[in-house]
Amino acid sequence: MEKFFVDEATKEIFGQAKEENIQTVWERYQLQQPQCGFGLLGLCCTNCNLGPCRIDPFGERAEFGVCGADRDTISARNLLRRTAAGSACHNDHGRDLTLALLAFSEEKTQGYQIKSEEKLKKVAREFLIPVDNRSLKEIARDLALKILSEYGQQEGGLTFVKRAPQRRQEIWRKLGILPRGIDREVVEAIARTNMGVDHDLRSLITACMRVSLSDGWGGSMIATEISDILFGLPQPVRSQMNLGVLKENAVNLVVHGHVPLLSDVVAEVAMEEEFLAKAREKGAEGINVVGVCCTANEVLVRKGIPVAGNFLQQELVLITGAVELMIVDIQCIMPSLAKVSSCFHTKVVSTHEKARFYGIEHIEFKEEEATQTARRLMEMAIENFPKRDKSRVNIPKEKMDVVCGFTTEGIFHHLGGKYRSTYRPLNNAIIEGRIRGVVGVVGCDNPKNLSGGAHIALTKELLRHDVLVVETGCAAIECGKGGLLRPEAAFEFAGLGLREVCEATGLPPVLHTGACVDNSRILIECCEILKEGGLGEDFSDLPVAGAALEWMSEKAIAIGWYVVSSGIFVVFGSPLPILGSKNLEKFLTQELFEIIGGGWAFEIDPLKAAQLIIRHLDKKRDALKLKPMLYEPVLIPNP
Ligand code: BF8
Repeated sequence: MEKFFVDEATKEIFGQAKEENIQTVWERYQLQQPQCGFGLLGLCCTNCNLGPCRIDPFGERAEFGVCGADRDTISARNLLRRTAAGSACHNDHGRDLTLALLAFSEEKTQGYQIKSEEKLKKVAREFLIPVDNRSLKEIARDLALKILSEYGQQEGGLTFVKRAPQRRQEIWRKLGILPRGIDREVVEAIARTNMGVDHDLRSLITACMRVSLSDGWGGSMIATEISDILFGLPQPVRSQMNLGVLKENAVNLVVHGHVPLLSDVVAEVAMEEEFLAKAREKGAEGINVVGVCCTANEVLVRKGIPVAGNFLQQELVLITGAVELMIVDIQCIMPSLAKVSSCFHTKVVSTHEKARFYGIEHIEFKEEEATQTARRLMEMAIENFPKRDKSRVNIPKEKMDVVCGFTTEGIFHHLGGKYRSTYRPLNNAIIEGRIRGVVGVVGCDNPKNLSGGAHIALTKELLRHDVLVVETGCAAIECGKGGLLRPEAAFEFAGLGLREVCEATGLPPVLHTGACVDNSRILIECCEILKEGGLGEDFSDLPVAGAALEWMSEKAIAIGWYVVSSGIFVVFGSPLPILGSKNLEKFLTQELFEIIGGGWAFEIDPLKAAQLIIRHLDKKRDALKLKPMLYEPVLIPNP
């Protein structure tokens, strides 16, 4: 199993876990083999009590469920349910942030301020809220209420959809997939998939696209924008990634999950002299706040907080024996953390009303008491430090330097310089053949693939072909650990054209853009490229693509769908669970391109996935009649 670990720190602590008989995700994955073939093919239906039904993939036994649903209906219906669940997660995340903005505006919380006045006013104007001669609280209140109304509305469309190019909006309108209200699309998707409702493959996939757009151009974008308003616009920041960021002589406090409402405040509180003094009293040299998963990305890009690990490393972080407290909120949190932490002095505390765990203490977080809760948790971490068994502490030495925090707005300045903010140099670099195109490498890490290694192999292959890579989520953390988020990576891995651009701008060849909700930033970056001109009129014209080779979560399906629905080619590693329906497979991987301009491919081998992407970028370049690439791909050491 060790051969799958590209990362030495992971390998080391996995080995230690085995010695100590602590079960981790990789062993549980092995114990699940062989995984259910019906599930993998999407041919199992549990939607009603006539079943569970399963369709024989070889067509020898049952071709229909008890109700008469065939393989196309069952697999498309399952896919829609999963897309709706993923969208619901991001949309609810956006709602949490909006409620916090409302609480701030009504003076119900001390924990938050408006950190980006400029963004508040910009977004308020988009929602047609007057901003002149008004207090920030008044503007914030109106904005929060307006956004909340888009959650509940039945008709009328979403404000952020208007950010998309006209031609794209027209396609959405014609296909009837403009989201009407954020909650409505999720509810309707679930209702459609109930027994006896929607059975038509095309109709179900249309609903997939509509619900996903309520995420990408709704909930996720709202989460990103309000996080920027409340916690500040990320700036390029230096930090470090991997288990080695844990400190032997400090109180180690880990924030894990997704919503930055508590983690950001925890990071602030950790700097207070009162707590530093308390930590010293207990024999620690300081307080070390580090992150795991997407909340890590949130506090990384705004505060430079180091990242201890991505999704698959969450158990390993605890197995170092060096963690006093792990605070979890929602999404991607393994329930196994309770058992793993019980082997050490480590406390894990759940904080979100929606996410409770057996064997884990729950201290509920409310926006109104953000600072008090953060302080209470800080006390808890410090109190726990003397209980650490030093003989069991094993912090791997691996930690990698990274530069992160590249936003849509920031890229204007990096490319255009201080006095002429513009995307022109990027467009020119693409037009002139220095940069082949731009690819988003995003999503989870998964033992089914290479436990993160697929992201690194794919990214390196793209870089040497002069592809600028933008990343979010656990893929970004993996590539950070692999050394790809350093500006120097341009000289080590990038093709000559991309290297020239990085050299001129100081940018790394892989731009860390934030958490998974910040995939919305990548959409807006595509909008800016189009606005700058010379590369077509719609996303489907651009030499761009998305990849989530190690996808795991339903949220990744929702992201994949809103990117495809925006007219962009997306490659997943292990296939979506639809291969039991040849009609659905053909629809997603071929016919959709004609309908929506984007579509899916499935390729588990990262180098082959890179080739698919490069061919796609070249096809788009040819259609735009762009100049040939200036340089041949460089050779780099075997990834
Ligand atoms: O939202 S990349 S494992 S942490 S789902 Fe989860 Fe996947 Fe990581 Fe962030 Ni995104």
